[in-house]
Amino acid sequence: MRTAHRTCPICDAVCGLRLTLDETGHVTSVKGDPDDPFSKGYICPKGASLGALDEDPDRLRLPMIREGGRWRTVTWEEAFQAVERGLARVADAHGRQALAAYFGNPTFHTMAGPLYRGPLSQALDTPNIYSASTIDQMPKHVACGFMLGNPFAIAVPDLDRTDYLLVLGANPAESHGSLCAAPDFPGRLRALRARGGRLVVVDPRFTRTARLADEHLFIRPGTDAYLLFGIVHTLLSEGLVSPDVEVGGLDELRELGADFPPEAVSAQCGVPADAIRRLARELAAAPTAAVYTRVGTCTSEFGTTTQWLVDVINVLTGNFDRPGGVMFTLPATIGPPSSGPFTTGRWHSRVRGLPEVMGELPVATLADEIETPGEGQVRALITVGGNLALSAPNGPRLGRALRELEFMVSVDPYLNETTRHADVILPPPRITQMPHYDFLLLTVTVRNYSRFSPAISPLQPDQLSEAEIMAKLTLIAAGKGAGADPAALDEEILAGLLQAAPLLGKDPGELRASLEGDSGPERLLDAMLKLGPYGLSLSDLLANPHGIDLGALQPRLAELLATESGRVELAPRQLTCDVARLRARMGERPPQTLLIGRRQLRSNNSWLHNVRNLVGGSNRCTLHINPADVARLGLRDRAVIRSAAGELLADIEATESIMPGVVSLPHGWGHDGGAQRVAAEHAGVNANALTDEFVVDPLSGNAVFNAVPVTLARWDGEPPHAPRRPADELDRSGAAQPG
Ligand SMILES: Nc1nc2c(c(=O)[nH]1)N[C@H]1C(S)=C(S)[C@@H](COP(=O)(O)OP(=O)(O)OC[C@H]3O[C@@H](n4cnc5c(=O)[nH]c(N)nc54)[C@H](O)[C@@H]3O)O[C@H]1N2
Ligand SMILES: Nc1nc2c(c(=O)[nH]1)N[C@H]1C(S)=C(S)[C@@H](COP(=O)(O)OP(=O)(O)OC[C@H]3O[C@@H](n4cnc5c(=O)[nH]c(N)nc54)[C@H](O)[C@@H]3O)O[C@H]1N2
Ligand code: SF4
Ligand SMILES: [Mo]
Repeated sequence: MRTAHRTCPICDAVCGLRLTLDETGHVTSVKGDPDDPFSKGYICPKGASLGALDEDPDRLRLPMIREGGRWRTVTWEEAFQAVERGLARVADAHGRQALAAYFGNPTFHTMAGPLYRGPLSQALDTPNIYSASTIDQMPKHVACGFMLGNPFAIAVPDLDRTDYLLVLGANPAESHGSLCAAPDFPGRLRALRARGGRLVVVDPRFTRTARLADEHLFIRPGTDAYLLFGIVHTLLSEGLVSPDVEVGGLDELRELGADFPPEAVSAQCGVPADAIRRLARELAAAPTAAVYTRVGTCTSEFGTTTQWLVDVINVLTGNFDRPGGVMFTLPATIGPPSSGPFTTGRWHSRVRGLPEVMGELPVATLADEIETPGEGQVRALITVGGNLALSAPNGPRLGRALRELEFMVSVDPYLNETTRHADVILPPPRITQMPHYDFLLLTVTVRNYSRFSPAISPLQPDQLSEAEIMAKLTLIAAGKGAGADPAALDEEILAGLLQAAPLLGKDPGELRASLEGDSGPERLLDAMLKLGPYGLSLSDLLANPHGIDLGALQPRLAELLATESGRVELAPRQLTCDVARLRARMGERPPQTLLIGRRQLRSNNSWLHNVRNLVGGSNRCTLHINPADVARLGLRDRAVIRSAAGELLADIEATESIMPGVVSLPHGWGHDGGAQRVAAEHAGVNANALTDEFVVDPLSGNAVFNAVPVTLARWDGEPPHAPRRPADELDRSGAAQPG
């Protein structure tokens, strides 16, 4: 028996875990690490299932090539040669624009993702780069990009010190937080109230987070921008404004806000006018206060406007970059170099003309790019850690489009609804076989903190690390061939990093000579730590296996602010230009029923449903609906749900926790075509069969998953199609035993 410590890589909460393993490397228990100074022993049911997830017998162990409907296990050499041939065939015949890549959510949670995603995208040299950002948080980057000049300057609520927290469109008691890394988020919310603070939640559902709150307000989905403008209007008209950072655009903001008095916006969002005024006054009067919002408002039609107004309120009430308000983390590793003024639209998508944002095009238009003939049509796709058929708007259409590709390669541990369309699957090793450092999540922690987790079990001779897989793909895309050595790429990345050394008063040669680590990524981490603000090193982190607390957040806006004016811009025209659309919608009659999503405690997007103790019970794919709507529509156990994009048959679950006129389906279900045996038994339906890829937030191109107009009809018959069995034949000889 031995004990190992590591950070949980599943969600954004970065909890420290304590694993017990037997002599074969089998995980016998997973507990919270009580000695982690940040998570202090907290663990959720997903973290506790890390062993089962790690040892899932359906995880792929070796690369596979699809020949028609059959999968064959191959050597890595054979797999990379097939990738080289596949990509070259497409690029030679159709040019490099015919190549595309999608980087999914887990690439934000591995070491390899942040390190190699940029180089791989560059090597592909195509406008067609896509990522989970445009089905998640792109509106936040755009809002920060134009307000602060820096799309990575994302302020987090100072959870442990604030006196007042307003949460809109986030359910951290169930999601454990996002763009705000805070282990035991629910405990931190309880502590806020225990110290006399106030928590207010605005959500179309009475969520688990709402249960922890002093006050919950229902809001009509998709209308948060109105509510927030009502708050801005009140702050400005009642003279409750006390920004303590230098701001520009106050007059423009006042002018824009004039059209959104509480009475007018109340009719739109369903929050009473007095409540809007009271929220504004409370936010202004509280000794410290923070407004926090996430997926519920990011993935909506006014996603960017909403993110912008949230920080406008944080600034106007004097809570920006200030203890107890919203603040910026100071991570232990150096960040990306700043790259000129923030702009969007440096190129546009071919079919729908949607603007590039942060070097990417919107996932919402990937199917168009694959299906529409003509020069620049996407014909080859690399996916890394993504399950687009379930997670993209109108996922089923995208799933069908994947079949039209001439070549597809997926870096993924599972044969699932998306990777089944690949020609080659390259599986990363098990979680416990990978070293772990959260390059991205540690930039949004609510305390400054750092922790490195070395691999617990060694790679077997027939396995490659995810870093080596991504480095190989990069070298292939760069034309260096399937045989090129991944170490060559690490050298290139290191050389780029070391360029920053002289500016930081360090000697590049000495730094290079001092680097430690068992692998390329570890050496790169060591360099990034040594160049970082605390002067830490990999060996410091190894000597502190429970993590290092680097203190409470400190004001640091001045270092991050990169606007031309040197001020926080409250009304940049690149953001205010969408206000006319918001104004024009005022007074429009909303559709009778709106669909929203929800996250479930024991899920994580699409990929945890193959772990038996995480599915079943409360973790079922059901349509939440208010009993009044059940009665009004005469529904029974199941309902047919229709939208502009498609239709579904779902089990209904009547609950007072959702407001009348709103229904909710969780996403990530609809497991009907992979080789995940447990998930297939708990298939559920694909919520993204209903979401409409043609509706996006125009400023960011982000997909819209909330406030989707739907109609409901009673269903008494049999399911329209019997649940399908895993479709593709899988040669399990190579896939069945985990490494
Ligand atoms: N258990 C679990 N944890 C997860 C995940 C998971 O799938 N399961 N996924 C991870 C990922 S990828 C992310 S990005 C984060 C997301 O973390 P959160 O943003 O906290 O995600 P949700 O739980 O979906 O919360 C969104 C809330 O918005 C509400 N909502 C919907 N529409 C509207 C609206 O128009 N206005 C308002 N005000 N509210 C609205 C929904 O009812 C829901 O309660 O969670 C991460 N953690
Ligand atoms: N309707 C609706 N749709 C949504 C959302 C919503 O709220 N509502 N939320 C959106 C959000 S916030 C997100 S982030 C996206 C997520 O959508 P995606 O980016 O598609 O991510 P997942 O669905 O989590 O799929 C993860 C994939 O990565 C694989 N994987 C797991 N671990 C690893 C690993 O270590 N390495 C690699 N290479 N692969 C791995 C899994 O097998 C799976 O295929 O979904 C979005 N879709
Ligand atoms: S809250 Fe997130 S990080 Fe913490 S144990 Fe659960 S899944 Fe892992
Ligand atoms: Mo996400």
